[in-house]
Amino acid sequence: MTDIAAIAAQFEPASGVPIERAVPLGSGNINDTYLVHLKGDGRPGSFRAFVLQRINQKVFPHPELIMANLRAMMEHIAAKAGAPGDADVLGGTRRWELPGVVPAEDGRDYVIDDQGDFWRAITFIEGARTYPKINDARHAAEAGFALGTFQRQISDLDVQKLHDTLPGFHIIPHYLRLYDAGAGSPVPNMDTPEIRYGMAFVAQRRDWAPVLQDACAAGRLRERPIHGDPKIDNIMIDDTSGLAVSIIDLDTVKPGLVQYDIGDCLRSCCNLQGEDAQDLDHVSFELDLCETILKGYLPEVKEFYSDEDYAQLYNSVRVLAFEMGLRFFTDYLRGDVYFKTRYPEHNLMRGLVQFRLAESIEAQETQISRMVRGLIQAL
Ligand code: GN1
Ligand code: MG
Repeated sequence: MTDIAAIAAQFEPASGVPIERAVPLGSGNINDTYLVHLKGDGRPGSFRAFVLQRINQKVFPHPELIMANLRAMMEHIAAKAGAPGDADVLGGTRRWELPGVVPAEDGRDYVIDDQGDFWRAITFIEGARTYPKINDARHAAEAGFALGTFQRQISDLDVQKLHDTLPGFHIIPHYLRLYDAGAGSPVPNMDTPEIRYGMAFVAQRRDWAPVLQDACAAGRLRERPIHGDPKIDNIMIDDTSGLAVSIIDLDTVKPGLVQYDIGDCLRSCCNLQGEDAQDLDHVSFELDLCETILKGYLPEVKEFYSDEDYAQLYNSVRVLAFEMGLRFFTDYLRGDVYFKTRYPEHNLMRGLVQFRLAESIEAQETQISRMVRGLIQAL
């Protein structure tokens, strides 16, 4: 078993400061995350706790590029601090901070252990927490604000400065290729109602689903820096003020379409049953929450959003629910090689939840599109 404390001790804040304990943090599907508490108050000016992560190298073959992206992004944001337009957030009228890189004792920004595992540390944001689902309208507006603020902060970072740390991420044709391979050499009993439903679901939508990549190839959308994974559990809310203070889990910051981000945020936040819902009949897309999130989001992004970005909002959320369902369903068919699972049918169930969510989105297309038009006119 890996000695987490021994790894943690190799990072700078733990230099000469005993570690009190290291406890698992969050419920990530890919990497392993721990919160490391230091004894006492740490050294003056230093941390009392930091976040330690083992990056899954089956998913991220070049984890050092994640760190390079993180540094490029942080430098960009720091250089802009205080510039007009950022005064509301970075000027200090409200708390807003992103996790920063915690260096290793040897000055590098990671540690490789004797099994070849890649470990990195980032700062812990104190006095705030994440929630598994949206609690109320205020929380929803803050989730939208957090994503919009983050996208705005990085919108003018030259996308060429970011590495593609995860080729194929959010690219539907890539996921369809994996699906076709998985469906060709599948789990033992394929002839179940659940699998038949999933396969029919994919078959009916596969020609439509690359709609965002098609728009990009046609020059109607363009790649920018994105967060990549702005689901509800990655938005931190201040314990005292109830306001968003951070968007965390920056491993997937890379070139992409802003549509992936807003679509992912909406498909995650507007599904109150969560990704692990057990009762498919109760999975639905909450239109009111969608409106409130967009009210928090759109004012933050309007300075860089194009007409086509607005026009793709409905497609964004429909595609991202489809994509997430396809990825979970495919992982089940391939024998659970990508996402961590807690029970044998976990990925199948997760896939079906997202497919049901996509159906709920489709059933509300007229209402969603009308609501979005109204919000855009009011901006
Ligand atoms: C994975 O590991 P985690 O939970 O932060 C996945 C996301 C999915 C998410 C679904 C690199 O994120 O794309 O949206 O699960 N991350 C990667 O919960 O594939
Ligand atoms: Mg993530």
